[in-house]
Amino acid sequence: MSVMEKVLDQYSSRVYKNRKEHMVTVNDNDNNNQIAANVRTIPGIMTHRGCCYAGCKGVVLGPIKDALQIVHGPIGCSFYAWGTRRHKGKKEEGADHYLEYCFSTDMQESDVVFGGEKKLKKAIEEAMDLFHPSTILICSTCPVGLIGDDIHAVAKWAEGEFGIKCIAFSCEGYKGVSQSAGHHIANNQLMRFVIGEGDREIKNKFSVNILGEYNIGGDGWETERILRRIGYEIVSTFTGDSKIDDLKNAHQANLSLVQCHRSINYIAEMLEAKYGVQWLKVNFIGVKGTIKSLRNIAKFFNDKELIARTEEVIADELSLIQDDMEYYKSKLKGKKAALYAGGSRSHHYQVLLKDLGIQTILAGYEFAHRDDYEGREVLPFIKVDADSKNIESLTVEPDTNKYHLYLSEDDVNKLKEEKFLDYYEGLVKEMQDGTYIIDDLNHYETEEFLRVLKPDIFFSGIKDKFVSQKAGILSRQIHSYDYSGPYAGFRGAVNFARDVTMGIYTPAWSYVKAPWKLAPVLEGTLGGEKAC
Ligand code: CFM
Ligand code: HCA
Repeated sequence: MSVMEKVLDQYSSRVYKNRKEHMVTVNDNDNNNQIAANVRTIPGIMTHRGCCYAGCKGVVLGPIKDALQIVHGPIGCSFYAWGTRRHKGKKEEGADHYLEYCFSTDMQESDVVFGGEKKLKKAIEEAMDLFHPSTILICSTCPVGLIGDDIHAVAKWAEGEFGIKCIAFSCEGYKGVSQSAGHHIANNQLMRFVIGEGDREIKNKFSVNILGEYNIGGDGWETERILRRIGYEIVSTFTGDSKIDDLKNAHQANLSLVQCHRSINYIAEMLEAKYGVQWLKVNFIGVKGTIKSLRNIAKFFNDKELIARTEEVIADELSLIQDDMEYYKSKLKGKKAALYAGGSRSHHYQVLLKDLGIQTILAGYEFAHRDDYEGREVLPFIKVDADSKNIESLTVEPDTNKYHLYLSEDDVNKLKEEKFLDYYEGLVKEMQDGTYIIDDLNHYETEEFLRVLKPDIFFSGIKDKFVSQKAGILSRQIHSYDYSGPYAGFRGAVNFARDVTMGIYTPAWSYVKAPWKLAPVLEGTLGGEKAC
């Protein structure tokens, strides 16, 4: 029986059929590496997913440091989003800074019965009195949608009453099937009410937005440092360490760089459709990923000096980390990893693991869509240049794998040869034949796969970290970086390598005995009866 069959074998037939579609053995399956994704988790299964509110308030809006964010709902939802995600932000002199605060309407039973709008208005009045913010964001949680409080009307009232910007987000937790719906809601409202309002004059022709970079553990700062060194101007970052005023000017940039495609592709595509700001998928995780991204960005701008400067910076940054990377590689080469995160890191981190000689034997996403697994074969834009006259434009239908391609076949082949088209490969292409890809990996499956595959390290979140460690397998949190970071860019790669090496070589693991190492585990069939 294959490893996958062994895990699935414990399920009832209906669950078996459902979960089987969420699992792929790379290039060794009947369904051409297609995987079921972005669908509802079977009730009762211990998923590691979060909710729509987590995706909207926690992920996309949370890092905006100068907007006062009020959660309209019971206090638990607010408490959940209070300092748990490690999006860092620097306090700036004279500017509002609310990252450390937790604002909630603390909805009670009587508000659920009689309506909560009055309480929300009162919360806004109180916030105005105490903090005088220029922007308030309201995020609703489950009960608000169920009782029908009109938070959008309250937002309008607040704008009239106080002359501030107030935007409401109907991101009730139950919407959609995961955090992913919340990303979309946040993206739409930011596009409607924020982006496009600025009129900052940008003189630098190499101006970029960084989309889908939330500055977890300082990743965004490292990426920005490298880009600035080369000569780029960063107009806005969505939304790590960001201010509303910068986000308002995103449409003034010449190019959007998309780090986490899953959470921000909507804004990337809307910016392109509405303002003609083209976008490029990048990955600043991993040394090779960073170099490839920097070269692709320079290629986009197609400027000789910029290309030369890019190479100079790459060479200098490499010279500073090479010895460390070689040392850590000598410690980590040949190790095996399993990776499980939200909607993009399981892909991005394979590049960094490869830099260190670590193979990923299992990877999965909590809430990715099919294109995150299967990839998009082409860039959503092609810059017309003298050599490729037939190239006009390319658009991609959001959330599907359908591409509208206005290129001759010759041009596509040419671009493929130039390696300019393989920008967004998705998880499947990243992984070796015979390795495992699992969508919405649940608690039971995590334990089972770890037990059978025994990776040296399991990159995961807080919910599964200790399950793994109690079984004697090191886990590093790939969401929060366990209080460490940054892991992005050149310097980040060294931090990551150091943390993983420390984790693997700590003597602690010799004191932990996995249950299966203490009790004999016999698996097989005896006289037709299953015995284990
Ligand atoms: Fe994008 Fe993210 Fe991720 Fe994500 Fe997240 Fe996160 Fe993540 Mo946690 S935006 S999809 S919803 S890279 S919070 S910074 S680590 S699950 S893989
Ligand atoms: C979220 C946020 C989260 C949780 C991480 C974890 C994050 O999904 O609501 O489970 O450890 O990165 O902080 O993904």
